[in-house]
Order: sequence, then structure tokens, then C-alpha cells
Amino acid sequence: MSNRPALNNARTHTGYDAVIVGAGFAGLYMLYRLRQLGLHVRVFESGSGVGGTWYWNRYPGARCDVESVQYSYQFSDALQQEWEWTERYATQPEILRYANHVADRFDLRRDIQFDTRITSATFDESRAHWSLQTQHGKCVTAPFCIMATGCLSSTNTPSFRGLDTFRGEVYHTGRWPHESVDFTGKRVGVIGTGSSAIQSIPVIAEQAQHLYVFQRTPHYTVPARNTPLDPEYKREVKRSYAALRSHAKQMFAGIDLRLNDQAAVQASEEERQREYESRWTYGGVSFMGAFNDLLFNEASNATAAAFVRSKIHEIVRDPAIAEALSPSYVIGCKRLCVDTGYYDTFNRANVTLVDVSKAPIDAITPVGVKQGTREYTIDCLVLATGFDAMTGALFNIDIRGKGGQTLREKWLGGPRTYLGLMTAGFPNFFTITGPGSPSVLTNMLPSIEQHVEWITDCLKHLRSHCIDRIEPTLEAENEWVAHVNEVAGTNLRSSCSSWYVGANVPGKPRVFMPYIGGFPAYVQKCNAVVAAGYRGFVLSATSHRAAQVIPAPADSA
Ligand code: NA7
Repeated sequence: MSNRPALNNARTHTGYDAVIVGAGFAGLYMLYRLRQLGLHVRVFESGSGVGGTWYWNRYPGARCDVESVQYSYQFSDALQQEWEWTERYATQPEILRYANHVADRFDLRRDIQFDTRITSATFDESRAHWSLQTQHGKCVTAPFCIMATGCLSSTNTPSFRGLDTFRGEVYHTGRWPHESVDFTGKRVGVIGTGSSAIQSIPVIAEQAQHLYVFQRTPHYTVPARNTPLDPEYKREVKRSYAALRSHAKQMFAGIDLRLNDQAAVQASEEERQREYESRWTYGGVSFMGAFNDLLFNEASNATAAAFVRSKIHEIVRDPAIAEALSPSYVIGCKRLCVDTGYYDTFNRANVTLVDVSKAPIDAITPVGVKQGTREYTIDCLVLATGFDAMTGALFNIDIRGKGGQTLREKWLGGPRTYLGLMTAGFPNFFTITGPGSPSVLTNMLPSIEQHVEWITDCLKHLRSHCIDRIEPTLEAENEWVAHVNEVAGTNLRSSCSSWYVGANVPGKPRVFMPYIGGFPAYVQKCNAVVAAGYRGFVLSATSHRAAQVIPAPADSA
């Protein structure tokens, strides 16, 4: 691998060892690690700044639903010691400041090209390298192509009839403007009631003259109980960061949900109520840690779901509205939301819940939202309609592997990967937190770090063995996909229409995309593959060596 000059103005640049697409948390750390390896790397980012999803999702009330002291990098102790989180759940501006701090602290910006969207990536078999085209018509090549494009980055805008005729402002929560948006005195419509809506609705309701919430499916949400972080707590966390991190990595979701290792079905009604109540009071997604069988046993799950429904009826004064806000499906099936004052917002006189489950939105008119004969007049429309999750950002790029096969074609029936890291037929092409890895079911930061470190070690291994090409075998991939599907079938999360199964995007194949076997088991599998000499991968040298499968034992490099 070479050390050639930085990107120049030529239309084709061939000097990179690796190209990374995306400068969110995955792209930033990947760049950091590959630079440490001495590789010449370029990152391409469509936004004007770092942060990925936290750069784009600037809607009012946007926050992480993982606690700030856990939703942060752990690769640098100096970084985790010096950074001060201010609240239990960090706001989007604070997380973005953190991403910028990381970029500056590790001097990452000089290798990131902003405002540059990659439109295609093609594998050139004769040269064994990837050729990437930017939206400005420039071409860069590198032997390795690493997608750090994010799981929730390609927005989903339903094709509402007449949307383009609407005369007011239209905002998508996932592409919020960088200028502040003031809804004071405005009639606002929000379509969607997922996490983004649930976070933004209470804030918008405080500003708007009137807010109409168009709900197709109610989502379960639990209170965040957000609070400023106590200085002594922060000191304690910093003192014990190493232990906290390694403990979290032993947990199923790579995060400590304070799991009560007892089955809900085996607890008495009184015990269950006490446990749910205490978690409701504590706040956050650890509600799902109340019992160990909530996502495996429907009867258990029903007890937790009933508890949340009873809370909704307690909080929302109008019983009909409370009922409309009450989900009836498996709790945790769609990702559990975390809110601040969501249900209470529906007690406000300036908020109207519009049920569009049975009678869908017919059209957007120049002045409002039409449902049947009823038209809701609004000045601004907020689309909180989510993302084409996990595959959308990849499909937005015309990716072509061996023999010109497109990734779209290959994944027509659903994503097919080996470990969520690579896909057969696309040599030297990596997907950080790709489909088939635990990704969105875990705390994203440790999952990103684990993938980045795996890829870094892999490239190091290739270099030290003079190998320039790696690709999973179809057999290993098929086995992995079968395993991912089999495990998904044992978990209640695959039982409803969610973005995990692509149900929110018309025409998307219904496949449970993330790996639900748990973070520790997944990490073990990844490590075992390496220890067995990259079992399931073909490693080869293209030009001056005959193709060979590198046998066990493990890498000693
Ligand atoms: P989500 O969770 O996918 O929510 C999108 C919402 O938009 C959801 O309520 C959808 O209803 C609704 N939606 C989508 N299309 C339509 C149409 N055509 N008509 C009415 N309503 C519609 O996206 P978020 O951005 O809130 O959150 C995504 C993740 O980001 C979240 O899980 C966290 O991990 C962070 P549906 O439920 O499909 O009936």
C-alpha cells in the first residue's frame, strides 16, 4: 500500500489506499484507524460537516435515546476523560459538537472532502480496485472501498399525491434546515408518530398556533426522565469508564439495560407492576430490561404493553384520544421510543390527533392535508416519516461488483452479507454496521468501533501477507444469512411492520435486516472467523500471485 500525494484536481485520482464514504461516527473512526496504519485515505461526505445522522437530524427536540455517557467513543481514554456531557441524554447540538471535537482533536478534517456525494462505485476486476464517481463528475480509485453511510441516513418521503403543490414550508425531520425554524403562530401538520415525531411534537406544540398530528400507527414510548448530569456522577463514570464499557459489551445490546434476569411470566402480577413502575420512574429504554423474556414470549410482552397502555390512559385526559394513542402490537417490536412530555402534549387545546390508520391521507393540497372529505388547513408540514433504513443509503449509490452486478440486483430479495461486513461478488468492499450485523439493535458507538477495528485488523493482515483482495465465499454468506433469519424468527421483534423489516418503504422486501443474536455472541463469531484464518473469506493476490485461500491458523501480524 502506497503513500502517494493527496487529492489533486485531476478528474481521476488514483493515489488512495482506501476510500471511505461518510463522515459520521463510523467514517471518522475508520479514517483515524486507517491513518494509524499508515494508509492514504480519503473520506467523501455529502454534508458540509461531520456527524452523519447528527448533522442532518436537527429537528426540534432531537436527542439520542441512549444515555450520553454510553453513546460515545471509547477508543481514546483521553477523549472520554476530557469530554463533558451535560445531560443524561445528549441533545443533537451537543452530539454534533462532540463529533466536531473528535474531528478537530484527531486532525481528521484534512482527509475529508465535504459537500461531495458519491454517486457510483464500480469494481474494476483487471486492476482489482474500486472506482468511485462524485456528483461533480470526478473519479477516485482505491483498492478498498468502505461504506460508512449509516443505517438511518436515507430519508423516506412517502409519495403523497399533491405534495409538490403545497404552498407552505415542508420539512423532513431527517433533513432539517440548518437555520432555526420558528413555528410561532403557525398551523403545523406532523405526519408520523415514530421516534422523531415523538421527540419533536412536544416542542412544536409549544410554539405552534395549532398542531395536527397524523398518526398511522401509535408507537410505544417511555419517559426519558432527562436531567442535567450531576458532577459527582460524571466523575464516578470517568473513574470507572473502562469497567463500565467492558461490562456493557457483555450485554445483549452492547448496553447496560439493568436487566432483571427473571421471566415476566414467572413473576406475580404485583412483582411485575412494581418492576414496570420502577422502570417507568427511572426512565429510558431500560424499561425493556424489566424481565428477560419480554422479546421472546408474547404473554410476557403483553404484560409490559398493558402497563404502558395503562400509563397512556392515566396521562391523557380524553379517553378516546388515549385509546387512539395506545398501541396494540408487541412492545419493542418497533423500536421503543423515549420521550419528554409526549402523551401529555395531547392534553393541550392546540393539539389534534388525526387517526389515519383506517382512512389514509388522500392528498396534500396547496393549503393542507386531505383525508376523505376533511381537509386540515396548515401553514407548515413536517414529514416525520423516517428512513429507508440500512439499505437505502447504499442503494442511493450505483454500486457494481464483479461482472458488473449491482448491489441492488444482488439484494433484490433482501440484503445478503457475511457478518454484515462484506458481500460476495464485491471484493474489498466493506459495510460498517451493515445489514446482517447487530448495528441498530445495539448501542451504535461500540458496534461501530467493533466493525472499524475488525476492518482495520483485516487490512493489516492483508498487507502483512502481501494479499490485495478479500471477498466472502457465497457459501459462508448463505450460511450467515440463514443464521440471521433463523435467529430473527425466535425474537418477537420480527413480528410487526417496522423499518427493521423494511415495511415502511413500499416495495422493499420484508426481511429482518439487523442481526439479533446479541452483541457479545456476534463479536465472538467475528473473532472466531479471524482466529480461523478468515474462515469464509477468499484472500488472494491478483497481479503477481495465484489466487489462494489463506488457511488457518490465526493472523500473527
Ligand atoms: P420511524 O420510526 O420509521 O417513524 C416514521 C413514522 O412515519 C411512523 O409513524 C410511520 O407510520 C409514519 N409514516 C410513514 N409513512 C407514512 C404514510 N404514508 N402515512 C402516514 N404515516 C406514515 O422514523 P423516525 O424518524 O421517527 O425514527 C427512526 C429511528 O431513528 C428510530 O427508530 C430511532 O432509532 C431513531 P407506521 O408506523 O409505518 O404506520
